[in-house]
Amino acid sequence: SRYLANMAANRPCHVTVLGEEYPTDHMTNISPTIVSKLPLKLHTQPSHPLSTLRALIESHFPSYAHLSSLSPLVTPYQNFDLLSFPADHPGRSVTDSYYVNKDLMLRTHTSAHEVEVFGRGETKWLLTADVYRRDEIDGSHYPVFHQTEGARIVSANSAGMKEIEEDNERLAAHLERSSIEIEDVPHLSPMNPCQPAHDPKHTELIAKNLKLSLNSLMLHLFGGRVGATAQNPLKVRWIEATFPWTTPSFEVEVFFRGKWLEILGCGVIYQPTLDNANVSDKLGWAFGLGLERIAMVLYSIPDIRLFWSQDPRFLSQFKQGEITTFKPYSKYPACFKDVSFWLPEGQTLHENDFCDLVRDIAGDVVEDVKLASLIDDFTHPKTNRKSLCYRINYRSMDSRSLSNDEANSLNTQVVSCLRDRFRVVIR
Ligand code: FA5
Ligand code: MG
Repeated sequence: SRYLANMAANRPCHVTVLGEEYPTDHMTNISPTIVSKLPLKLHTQPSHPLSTLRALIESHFPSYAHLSSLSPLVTPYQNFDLLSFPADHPGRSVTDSYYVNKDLMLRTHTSAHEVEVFGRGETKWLLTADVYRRDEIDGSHYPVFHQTEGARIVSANSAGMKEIEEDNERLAAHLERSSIEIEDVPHLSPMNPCQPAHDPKHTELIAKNLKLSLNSLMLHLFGGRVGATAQNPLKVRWIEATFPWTTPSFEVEVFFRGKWLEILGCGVIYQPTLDNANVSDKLGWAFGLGLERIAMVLYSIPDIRLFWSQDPRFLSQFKQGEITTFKPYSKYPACFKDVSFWLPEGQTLHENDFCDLVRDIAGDVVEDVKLASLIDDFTHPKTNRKSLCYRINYRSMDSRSLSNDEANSLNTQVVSCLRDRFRVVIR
């Protein structure tokens, strides 16, 4: 029946991912472009900005285990269920995540490995990896990006709490001597409560250790570079948040070059997560931060596609261990093409499906895809067919300019693929 379903949906029966063949099914939506990114591991390529940033973060946590080679293929159980995501969480849908098939997906965050790493007995660790999310296309969104997960757990007894208290004193003393201005929130609040299994006093100590550890990391990453002084300190802002596997939970923003930048999510680990890893006798914190957003501001890299560039004019600018300002080379002219079409009656087309189709054909030559809904997006009053218009911006970021003929040829392929795959009628 899977075979017949694949035939009916015009879907190959197998897909090859990282050299292994996997059966496909109704959930399969991993695209050739995505498959091609899996072996690249930019965060381990010497002298790549993401690799330097990973090493810079690791150097701030010298006593932690540093992991960076776990496979991006995980089960939905690991990515969601073990972390207490509800069954109807939108992140599980095929419009938001990439599936090899219903039992195997690409991790959407590094938290997918928390239970596995705690289960191996690690108590202080960092894990850097590529993560995958279906999203729109523009200068700050790319379907692959990188995260560093960090976590620390201690024994839930007086010895564990003493270890945390001593560390808190050390970190607080260090931060007191530094030029940092912190906008804090209470460790606990009615919206951000203590867990039933925890003593609030312990939770306060753990939350404080989390905040001190991350404020100190922010100083390490940004402090020197903003030239923070007593008059002009580095500004860090804590905000209450929610994640299914932490409470209390927080997000951290840093004020950098005139803007608040969301850096990370974190919190006190929900005890059932630690139970799943067979370390019920411990408690602690975890955080997950996005590397591209930080690297873009530290290196002044203007477009997220550049991280994937093979152009020597990009790669040769960087040295492992050094943060330098990116010198932009000439930006080639943009080439805008509109694609307008009717959808078959009653059919919808998710923007992420449209974007993956364009990405598969045009690769990194596509800079931006916008639903030009104001120009043309209406439902035909008589037939009830829906019309959409997308505006695609093609622009080469690499060694040479894109001719109008080349853009036309790419756009023609987009149109014919759109017809085949979604049975649309071009207007
Ligand atoms: C998470 O992914 C959680 N796993 C973080 C976490 C870990 C919480 C451990 C609690 C405990 P979020 O989706 O907000 O949360 O992503 C975390 C960070 O990744 C963001 O702060 C941001 O820096 C980065 N990020 C998220 N989405 C994107 C994107 N589309 N492009 C680039 N960076 C992104
Ligand atoms: Mg977030």
